[in-house]
Amino acid sequence: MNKRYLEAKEIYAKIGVDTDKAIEILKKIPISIHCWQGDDVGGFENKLGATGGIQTTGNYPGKARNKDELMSDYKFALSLIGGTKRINLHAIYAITDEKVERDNIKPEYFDEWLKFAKENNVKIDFNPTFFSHKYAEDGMTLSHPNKMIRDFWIRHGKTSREVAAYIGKMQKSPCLCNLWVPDGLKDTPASRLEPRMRLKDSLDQIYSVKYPKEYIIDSVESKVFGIGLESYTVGNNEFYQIYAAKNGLCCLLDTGHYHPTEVVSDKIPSLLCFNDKIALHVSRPVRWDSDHVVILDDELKELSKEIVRNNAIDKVIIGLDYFDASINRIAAWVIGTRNMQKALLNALLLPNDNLTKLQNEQRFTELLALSEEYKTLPLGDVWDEFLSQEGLDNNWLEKVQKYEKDVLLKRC
Ligand code: RNT
Ligand code: ZN
Repeated sequence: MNKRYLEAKEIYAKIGVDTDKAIEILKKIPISIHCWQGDDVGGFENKLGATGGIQTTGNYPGKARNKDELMSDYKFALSLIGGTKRINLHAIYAITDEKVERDNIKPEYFDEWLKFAKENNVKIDFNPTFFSHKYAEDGMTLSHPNKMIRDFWIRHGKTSREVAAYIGKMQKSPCLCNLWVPDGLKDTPASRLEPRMRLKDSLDQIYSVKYPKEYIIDSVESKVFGIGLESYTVGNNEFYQIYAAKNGLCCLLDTGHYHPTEVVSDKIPSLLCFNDKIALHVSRPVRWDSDHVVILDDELKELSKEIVRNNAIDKVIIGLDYFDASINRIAAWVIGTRNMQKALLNALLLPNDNLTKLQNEQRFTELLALSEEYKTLPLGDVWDEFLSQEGLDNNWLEKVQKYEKDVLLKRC
């Protein structure tokens, strides 16, 4: 075993932390890696580009243009990431030769993904796609004043849940089916209530169909604003938290979907008081919901601590949601996912019970002093050991650069 790891193990043992155990736990924490980083949220339908108030910026060469390229890139990214991985899909990644409308997607359009997932030893999560579509151009879907459009999207919600339940059944692991709609208004509304009442009614219809919980976990994702939809968001935090609580659904918290000084780390323990499951979209907002690649910053560490120290590893479903088109997209996957895992490892390597004891005994000087000391413990050596046990190391970038040269740049 690596000498540096053995030394780190001793250092952590002195503060009552078992590094071997931390590595074992980390290996089993599933991270759902979003397929849409690979093609700038493009999908296989028509290449309209993402609408609905979200935006990918940058024009780095080598974007995946079809399912073969996306699968190949994704597979390569997976090979550079350790631990337990899941793949997060959107309805626009359906695989079919015919032109199919969103309200008519069928479970079998995801059979190829199921095969891909099985071959790569990952499970699948799913999202209906309520954007990048002619019926979403004006920023309203499930809350649209026009019943014809609303009904179209209700059918899309229903058919997507059918797909997710099918995937969950086939893969023998519940598929998270996360619903996010862009609905909002650019300028000050004349009625804030009516669109919300319509959204509520649409959701009631979508969730009226029941599936076994072994197949599907339904979540709803709130937001604060979108580009071009700055003044009002129909599905805001209060709306969905209450909707989820009353209807037995799971809330999905996206770290980019709150006001800049609000943090998701603080919301997790509030929800844990009442909910059995919470889902996350881990992202990085820079001044707005910009979906930058996740880095190992203080908030990511704090968020991970809330998962680990509250024994909530089985309760918090971790998914990533960012899309950066200004850098190598495979590197973006690797950097973001590895950072999520590093933050979890950091939390697993803290003597959390002792720190809580200090808080409860109101020994705040010691709490602050020790918390700061722990920040410079040799996390990196334990991280390297995790990688090595997973057959990996830190020299992944040159492999990505070679793939870029051999594969990505030939796409231009
Ligand atoms: C948008 C939401 C949503 C999307 C993905 C593509 O602000 O975060 O989750 O990013 O579904
Ligand atoms: Zn999200």
